Amino acid sequence: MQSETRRKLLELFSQAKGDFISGQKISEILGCSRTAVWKHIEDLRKEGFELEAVRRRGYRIIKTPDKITANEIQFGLKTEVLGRHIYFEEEVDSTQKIAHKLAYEGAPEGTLVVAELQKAGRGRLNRTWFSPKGTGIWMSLILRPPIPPQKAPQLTLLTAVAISQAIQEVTGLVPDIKWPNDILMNGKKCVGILTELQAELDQVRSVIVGMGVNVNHQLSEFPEEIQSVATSLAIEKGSPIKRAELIQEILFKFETLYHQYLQHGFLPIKLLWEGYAISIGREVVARTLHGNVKGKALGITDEGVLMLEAADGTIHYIHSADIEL
Ligand code: BT5
Repeated sequence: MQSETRRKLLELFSQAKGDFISGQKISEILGCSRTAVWKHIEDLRKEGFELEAVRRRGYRIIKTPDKITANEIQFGLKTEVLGRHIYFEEEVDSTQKIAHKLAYEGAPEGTLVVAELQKAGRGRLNRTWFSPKGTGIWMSLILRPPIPPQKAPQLTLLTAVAISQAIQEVTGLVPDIKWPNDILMNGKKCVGILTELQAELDQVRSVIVGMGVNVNHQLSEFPEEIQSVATSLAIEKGSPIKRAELIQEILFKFETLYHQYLQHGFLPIKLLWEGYAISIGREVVARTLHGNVKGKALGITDEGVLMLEAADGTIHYIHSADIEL
């Protein structure tokens, strides 16, 4: 976990918005010696931050790197709770696995687990999620919403809206959401969401929201078997995107929507979700664990459940499935 001093230092630099802060002021606020301040600054440099040091004026940050360590994510973060505790590792099996462990041990709401590389990234039903080094966002967020377990799938839809809004804000691209957990760009998948629970019978203890975003991949970097179905934001935009900035925006949009959700329920989220949804009104096949259901997607219920109208007019309520357009 990132040290409290480092967190405070980055918050100071964020608040300064590119202006100098004197070494004296930093040492007073952090409660450490000038030498310790200098050492923290050197550590930031080693991580790729560019800092200017000017006699009698102090330090300022000129450039942040395209890295996604706790420092880069926290520098400029606009949230109050989400991402205020960050657990970063270069290489992990799966950020989900770590988040589950931290949640079980009592990590606070908003704790974020991030990695540069996942060796065993996973999708739903234990499918593989391709998560190479340096190009994507692989992260898991711990939430502790006071909701019953059956409502947790709504958080997948909320997450899809938060990520779509953030993508739109940072890149100008307008993504499509495919129920329940895919975000597509020109029909190809660039984001996958995996929502998992630790719950009692009637109350959620924690929700672990896994988010995988293909950000700066080139097409040739995807394994052959998914090249026809996967894409990245950089491919679609034609230029690279700063991952830390996108993470910050995702957390910010997420926090706003999450507050709305806790106060007013799923309805406001549903309205926003519909603005991005692509499957509605189309003939689709829902592949569920109990077999396939074919029909016209009518939309989602006020609870977030997909409604399909079969040829004979029967309405099927789909709680979980893979949708084929
Ligand atoms: C998902 O599953 O889409 C959920 C993916 C969640 C990944 C995040 S990353 C951080 C956190 N830690 C984890 O270990 N997981 C979460 P699903 O709907 O089952 O889709 C999986 C399918 O998507 C695979 O079977 C492939 O066909 C395809 N796929 C795998 N990697 C992909 C990628 N990077 N981009 C696009 N498609 C991919």
